[in-house]
Amino acid sequence: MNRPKKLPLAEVLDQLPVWSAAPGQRDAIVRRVVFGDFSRAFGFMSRVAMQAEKRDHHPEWSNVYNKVDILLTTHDAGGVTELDLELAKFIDVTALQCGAVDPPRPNLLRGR
Ligand code: H2B
Repeated sequence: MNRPKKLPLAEVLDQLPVWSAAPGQRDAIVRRVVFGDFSRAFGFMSRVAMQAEKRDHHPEWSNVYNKVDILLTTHDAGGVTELDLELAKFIDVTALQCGAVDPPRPNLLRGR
């Protein structure tokens, strides 16, 4: 495989509205996906896991009940590459297909 090239974080985030820069010093992107229950969360993780294995590109992630926290970076490159961008897009589509719920938006909760 050709060595994937590091992409500027801002350029990647422009294409991924629900992802953010990882907190701290790591060149990585993160998002949280929330589901109605554990079963949906784990179904989502199974699909992403199979895709990750197929691509030989794997998320760093954790799950607590209905929430999945995901961090993507390319260890070999020491930063975010096309591999992360493409996996993030797959994750976003799969999250919707698996019934991810929208996180509460702070502006809707203000003043209640
Ligand atoms: N996943 C991620 N996210 N980054 C990598 O650099 C990476 C990977 N490298 N999965 C692959 C596997 C490689 O390290 C191993 C040796 O196959």
